Amino acid sequence: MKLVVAIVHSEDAGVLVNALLDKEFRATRMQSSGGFLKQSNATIILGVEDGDVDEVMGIVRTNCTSRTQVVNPMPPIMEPGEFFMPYPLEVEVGGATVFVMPVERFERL
Ligand code: 2BA
Repeated sequence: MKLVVAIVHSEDAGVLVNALLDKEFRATRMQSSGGFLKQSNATIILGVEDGDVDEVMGIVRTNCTSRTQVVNPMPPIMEPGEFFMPYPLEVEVGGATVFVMPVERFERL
């Protein structure tokens, strides 16, 4: 068995969970936020049989789209008389960041 942890855009999370449930995969959705952009995203965790991992990856790929987001960089610490012109920075936020980990033991009690 594997634990799949998928960090996805908040706007994709609902559709993704529904698509997983349609295929009878059990999933847990947690609210999270990115360390870099500090914007909310969603973390979906699922325990899946080894043979189902590829199908789950396919569902994630189909339902999560990458987006460009604009970040305003933090101004540096300035010396008197220095001038900083902040230029917005574009970053591409991936469709999903996915980790697949082995599960040592799984029980539903
Ligand atoms: P954030 O940390 O808010 O990162 C959002 C996007 O900003 C990233 O998209 C990437 O394009 C960019 N970015 C992140 N750190 C950067 C840096 N030090 N310099 C320049 N650009 C940077 P993704 O790579 O698609 O990541 C989307 C979200 O997935 C991340 O949100 C974070 O919540 C999670 N994530 C990504 N890689 C991870 C990792 N190795 N471990 C844990 N979480 C991760």
